[in-house]
Amino acid sequence: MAVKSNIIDVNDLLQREERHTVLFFNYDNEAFMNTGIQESGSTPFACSTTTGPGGEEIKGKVGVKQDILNPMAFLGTKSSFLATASLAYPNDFIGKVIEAMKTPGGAFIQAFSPCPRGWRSDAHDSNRIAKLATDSGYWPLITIRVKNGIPKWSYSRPMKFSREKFMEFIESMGKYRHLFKPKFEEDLINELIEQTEARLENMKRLVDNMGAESPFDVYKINVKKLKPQTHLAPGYGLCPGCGAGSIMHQLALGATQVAGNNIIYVNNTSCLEVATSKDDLTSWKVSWMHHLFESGATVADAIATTYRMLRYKNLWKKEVPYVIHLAGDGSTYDIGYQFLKSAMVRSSSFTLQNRYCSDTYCE
Ligand SMILES: Cc1ncc(C[n+]2csc(CCOP(=O)(O)OP(=O)(O)O)c2C)c(N)n1
Ligand SMILES: [Mg+2]
Repeated sequence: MAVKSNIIDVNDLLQREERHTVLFFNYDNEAFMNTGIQESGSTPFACSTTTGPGGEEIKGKVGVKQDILNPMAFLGTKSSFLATASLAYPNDFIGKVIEAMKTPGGAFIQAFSPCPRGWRSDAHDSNRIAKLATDSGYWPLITIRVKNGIPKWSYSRPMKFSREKFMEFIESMGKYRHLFKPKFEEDLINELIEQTEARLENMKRLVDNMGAESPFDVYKINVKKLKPQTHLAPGYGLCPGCGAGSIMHQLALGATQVAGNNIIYVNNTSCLEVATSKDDLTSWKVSWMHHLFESGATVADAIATTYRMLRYKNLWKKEVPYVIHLAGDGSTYDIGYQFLKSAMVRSSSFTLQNRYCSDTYCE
C-alpha cells in the first residue's frame, strides 16, 4: 500500500500564531565526551569507551543503546513535538526545529552527532557517517506529534534496515575496530545488529499502530532563502568535524527564522558548553547560560515560565523570549532524564492548562 506523504510547508509554519514553551535539544554523540569518552546510556552495544574499552578481555559496552524518544510520547502530555534529526538531512532538521518552536507546549529533538575524537573516525567523514546511520536503519528519522494527549508517529526517511550499510557504518569508526581485528567477532556484530533491528522494529510497530494518517513527512523549505543564523559566532573550540558544530548551525538557523534574536539558550555541562564559552570569551551572540550537567531542563522551563508570569503581571512588556535547552547524551539519558521528563510534563501540560502562563497573555 502506498504511503501518503505529509508535505509541510515551512512558510505556513512560520505564519502560525502558536509557539512552544521550551525546546529541549539533545545532541547524541553516544558517550560522555567532555570528560574523556566514558560510557553513557546512549552508548551502543560492543562500542568501545574509556570505561568499557574494546580489548581482549572486555569487548566494549555490555548493554543496549537506550531509546528515550518513544517513551516521551507516553507521558500523557497535552501537546508536544518529539523528533529525531540528522545533520546529514538539513531540510528535515531545520523544518523540525521550526515546527517544534511553533507547536504549543514542550518539544524535544534529538540529533545524531558524530564525534571524530571519541569515535576515532576521520574529521572529514562526519557527514557520511551520519548519513549511513540513518540510511542503514540505525538512526531513523521519526516524529511524534502529541495533540490533545494523543501521540501520532511519522517518519521522514524509509525505515529499513540495511546490513550492508550498517557494516560500512560501524567499519568507519575506530570505536568498533576490536570487532574486526585481531579477529572478526561475528557473534558480537550479530548481537549489535539484532539490537539495532529490534529498536527499529519497535518504532515501525509504533508507526503501524499509532501512525499519522499521512505518516511520511516532507518539509518544503528553501534553505537558501532563509535568513542567516544570528545566534552563534563562527569562532568556537569544538574539534574539527565535530557533529555538534554542524548541528548547532542548523538548529540556530531554524531558531533564527522563528525567534530572531529574542531567544535564551540554556546549556548543560558538555563539550558544546565548554567549547563555546572558553575563558571569558563567548561564542554566543544571544543570551546563553550554562547550568549544571543534570538540571538545565528544569532551569530552561523555569525561565520560560517566569517570563510568561511576568508578562501576565504586566511586569515584562515585550514579547516573551523563546527558550532552547542544549544537552549532551550523558546529561540527557543518564543523570538528567528525570529533570527532562518532569520539565516536558510541566511545559507540555501544566503550562498549557494554566491560564496565567498561556499564550493569550503573551501577545
Ligand atoms: C553532577 C556532575 N557529575 C559529573 C560532572 C562532570 N561532567 C561534566 S560534563 C560530563 C560529560 C558530558 O557528557 P554529555 O552530556 O554526553 O556531553 P558531551 O561532552 O559528550 O558533549 C561530565 C561527566 C558534572 N559536571 N556534574
Ligand atoms: Mg555525549
